[in-house]
Amino acid sequence: MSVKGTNGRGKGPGRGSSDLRRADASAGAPVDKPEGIRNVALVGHSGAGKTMLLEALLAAAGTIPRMGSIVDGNTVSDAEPSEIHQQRSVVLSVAPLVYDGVKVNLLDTPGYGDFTGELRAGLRAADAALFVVSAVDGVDAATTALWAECAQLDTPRAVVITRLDHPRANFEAALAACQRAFGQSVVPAYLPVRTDGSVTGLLGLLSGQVSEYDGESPEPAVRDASADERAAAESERGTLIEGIISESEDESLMDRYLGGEDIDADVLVGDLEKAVARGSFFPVLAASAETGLGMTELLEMLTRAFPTPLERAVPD
Ligand SMILES: Nc1nc2c(ncn2[C@@H]2O[C@H](COP(=O)(O)OP(=O)(O)OP(=O)(O)O)[C@@H](O)[C@H]2O)c(=O)[nH]1
Ligand SMILES: [Mg+2]
Repeated sequence: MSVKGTNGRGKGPGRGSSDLRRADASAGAPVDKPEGIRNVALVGHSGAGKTMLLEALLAAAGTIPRMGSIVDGNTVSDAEPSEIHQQRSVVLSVAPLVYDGVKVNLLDTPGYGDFTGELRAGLRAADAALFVVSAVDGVDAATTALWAECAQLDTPRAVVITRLDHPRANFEAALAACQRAFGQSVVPAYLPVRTDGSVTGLLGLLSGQVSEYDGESPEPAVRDASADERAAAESERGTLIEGIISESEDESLMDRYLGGEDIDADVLVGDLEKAVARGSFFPVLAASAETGLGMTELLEMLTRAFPTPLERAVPD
């Protein structure tokens, strides 16, 4: 395993205003205490975009000044000579970042089948898994099997559909592939917003706000969704809310919802985060490492919804 010397010194941008606002008291805890740490393994098939996603997250959090690339062989994670030569990950790498006062240790695992020992080591060391799925390629059998393995252990999980800038990217097809492979509890928390056919923003299904990314600034500009955008997302929003409510510890919530009550977005966000940390609900996010789209939403999810090492169940 290689541990990268980024030291998590980046301060990161301030809080965005996307859907996953802080609901748990541990966010903002000192980074030298377990409460202020998240250990997250990036998993998924070779070429899905894990190493570039890590690079984009480090850049968005301000840990590195700019992104390297696989072709140039200068990414933080793929720094071994064999990785630069093969243009893919070979060993497990750990790179820390700090966002909103929380230290996230990201474990970049190799997707290629020859290196499953490194993948296993990454999953053992992590408290949660982020499944990275390419919007161009979908889900392979090995990733489906890995999801089932994590399900047996109740590992907290989320999915990010990445490479959305690619000309052949198809978010809807990739999402459908994820739901076939991982089950119907895999539900989008954000939907892509397109300008002239290209994905330029994300619509937060709980907040009803759109984060627009310009490809330059790591911080999105946030605006209210238009009436058309809201109408187009209505069915996904209903599915998300019903999924969160059915996992909520507050049993009165479902009756209130079915009775027509408009449940407060903050309550839903809090319940979503708790269900993710318990390993019973799996949000889907959307991203492009190339343009930086979705990095704020991902950083918020990693720091606010994923569990601290203290919440990890002790194996029997
Ligand atoms: N256009 C575009 N290309 C991307 C993006 N993310 C990754 N790529 C490209 O896809 C290829 C594979 O990306 P990696 O990040 O190395 O994939 P990986 O999941 O780490 O692959 P392994 O290390 O083999 O498991 C590289 O050529 C990347 O430049 C993206 O968001 N947009
Ligand atoms: Mg890699």
